[in-house]
Amino acid sequence: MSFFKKLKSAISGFVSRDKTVHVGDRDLEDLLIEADFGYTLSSKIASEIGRSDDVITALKEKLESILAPLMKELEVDSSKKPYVIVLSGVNGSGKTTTVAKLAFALKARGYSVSIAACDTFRAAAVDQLSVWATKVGCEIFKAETPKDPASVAFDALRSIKSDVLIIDTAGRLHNNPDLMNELAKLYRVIAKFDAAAPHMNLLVLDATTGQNVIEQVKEFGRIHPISGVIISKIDGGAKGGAIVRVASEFNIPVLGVGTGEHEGDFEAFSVDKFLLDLVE
Ligand SMILES: Nc1nc2c(ncn2[C@@H]2O[C@H](COP(=O)(O)OP(=O)(O)OP(=O)(O)O)[C@@H](O)[C@H]2O)c(=O)[nH]1
Ligand SMILES: [Mg+2]
Repeated sequence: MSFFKKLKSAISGFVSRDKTVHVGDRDLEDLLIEADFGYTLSSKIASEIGRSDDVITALKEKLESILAPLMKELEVDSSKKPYVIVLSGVNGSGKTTTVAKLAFALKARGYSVSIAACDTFRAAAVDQLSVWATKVGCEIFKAETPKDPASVAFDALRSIKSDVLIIDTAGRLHNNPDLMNELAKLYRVIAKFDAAAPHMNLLVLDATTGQNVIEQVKEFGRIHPISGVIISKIDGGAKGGAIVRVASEFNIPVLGVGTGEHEGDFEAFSVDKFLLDLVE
């Protein structure tokens, strides 16, 4: 059962004999905390709408008002060539798969796309990206001998002819200073080619992660300003509350959602779709 269906059925459990839903603000707060909205946002929403007669509709409207301003289409500025996109995030969040999804989507829009294998920690990571490059049909830049990520990006930027360069990076814990410094170096090298690059700096968040995404946004954003987040694995048992919390705490657009493991499983973020379970 999806996250919102669970939340809705929990709220519906409070239907009284006169058929109105009297959840009460304390109970609603608990339900929202359980759904990963975090304490502050949960108590704020609960105090605002907990006593409404129709809590489900009120909650839907509230969430719409938080999320709607952050819906944004991913767009490439053709005046920047190459248009450089960097994907970062913690281990396993879905970066490499998202690189492939973006390459696939942008190719379909007529752009020529190259990808750079700047996850140089594991040979398997380069192999994984190479398989995607073949599948999606785009050029890949990778080091023949072990190199640091910044050198791979440097070589790619020096020789690229495509409209768009998408850079895959290694998964790293946001509280590991060495790995975060390595990421900072990557951004510095990219900026040597074009001070405005990367033109899009995307943080990939795993929708099933929960509260930790807040720390991830803060710490990755400290290394380089985040242009937008991609929410991966929204098809799984997503903890929707954490996404709402990211939206309410940071003014960062959601530039897409991952809906599966294939290259075509990528969509623009739709608030209506996200909230569908809550109203159906
Ligand atoms: N269901 C589902 N699975 C996804 C999605 N995105 C990625 N995955 C899966 O999540 C796993 C990790 O994806 P990767 O793209 O390798 O993640 P990563 O962030 O590159 O991982 P590291 O490089 O190891 O940090 C793989 O099994 C993917 O198939 C998604 O939107 N939905
Ligand atoms: Mg990867």
